[in-house]
Amino acid sequence: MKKAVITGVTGQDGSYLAELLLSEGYQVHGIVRRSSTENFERIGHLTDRITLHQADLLDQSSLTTVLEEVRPQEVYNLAAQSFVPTSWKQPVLTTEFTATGVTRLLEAVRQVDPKGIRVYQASSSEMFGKVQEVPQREQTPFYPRSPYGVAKVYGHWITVNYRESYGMYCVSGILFNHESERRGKEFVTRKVTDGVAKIKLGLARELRLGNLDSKRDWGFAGDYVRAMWLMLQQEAPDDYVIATGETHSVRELVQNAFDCVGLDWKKYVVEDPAMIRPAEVDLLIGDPSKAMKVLGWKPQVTFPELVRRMVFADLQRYQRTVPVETRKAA
Ligand code: NDP
Ligand code: GDR
Repeated sequence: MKKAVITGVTGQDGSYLAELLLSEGYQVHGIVRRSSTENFERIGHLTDRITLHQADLLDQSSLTTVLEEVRPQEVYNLAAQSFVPTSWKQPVLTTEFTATGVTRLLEAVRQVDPKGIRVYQASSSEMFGKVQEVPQREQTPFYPRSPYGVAKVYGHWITVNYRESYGMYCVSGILFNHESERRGKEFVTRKVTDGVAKIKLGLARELRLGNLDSKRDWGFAGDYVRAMWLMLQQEAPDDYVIATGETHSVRELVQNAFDCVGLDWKKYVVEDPAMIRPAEVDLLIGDPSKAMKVLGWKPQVTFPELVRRMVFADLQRYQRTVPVETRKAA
């Protein structure tokens, strides 16, 4: 039985990846950081089938200890401070988790079993930032626009460097935005679908957003974790862009989401200048042709399907948890 370790298992992608690996017959081990209350909302349904280990990307020896204990064949490094606006407020912490944390994990792998463990690094389209080419592909130069993006560029190159320096099987997956009903509520897709559900049920009157003009290539997280896994099943390690090849503005996202419940978004959305970022990534659109050709990967869920699925998941959640008498349907 193959064994895999996932850092960031409590996050959106960690939960989908754990499900996928279990379905592929893996023994799955997840790394969680210590906190005073458990944060297993996304993996509650899996805790009897996966093994959790306390460790932290900030603590080198804790990572080495987990790898010594488990002796996995595959390690997926999904842990990061992943919210872009926070990276301006906590730039040093973001660097420690998202950049230097990658080196700590790679060093742990190098010490424990450099030839036997394959490593996936969760790189990001935020590395393209102020895009130097449209669409963005593996060779497109990076121009990050946030401390988060800068940290991810470091994570990408240190991964490539360990591959080239030590002959380790390390890959960097350059994933464009991917979403789901498990997405954190601060990210724009989930903020919008959660807001639409609340407005529809009379639990909120407005939705405050930042830049409606920025454009993203949004896919479904469940499709993207399959690409991560495929990257570690190849004969030779390589880096891949994972995207849908389509781009949509935040405005289109908002319109699609309000359309799902038959409401006019213009009556509810307030543009709030306080939410504009110090430096924006205006346009992202990826070219996934290498992944399609080499990995045989293809996204399954379209943009309208994704938005619909998220809106209805949020509606159902509020319908389940909020008493009818507190709701005043819009
Ligand atoms: P989430 O923010 O949902 O999850 C991040 C995870 O990292 C959480 O499990 C969190 O744990 C964990 N974590 C944070 N800091 C530490 C630490 N110091 N030690 C151990 N664990 C830590 O992210 P996603 O699932 O959306 O993304 C997964 C990865 O992919 C991230 O690296 C992200 O930057 C990257 N990425 C994401 C994209 C997307 O669109 N979703 C696109 C491209 C890249 P806790 O629960 O304790 O907070
Ligand atoms: P992003 O995702 O920064 O692309 O990073 P996010 O959903 O936060 O923003 C996308 C775009 O929407 C605009 N926007 C808003 N964003 C948020 N969060 N809240 C708002 O109210 C709002 N209004 C407009 C933003 O300005 C931006 O242009 C995500 C994260 O998952 C990263 O970890 C990952 O690496 C990248 O995707 C690929």
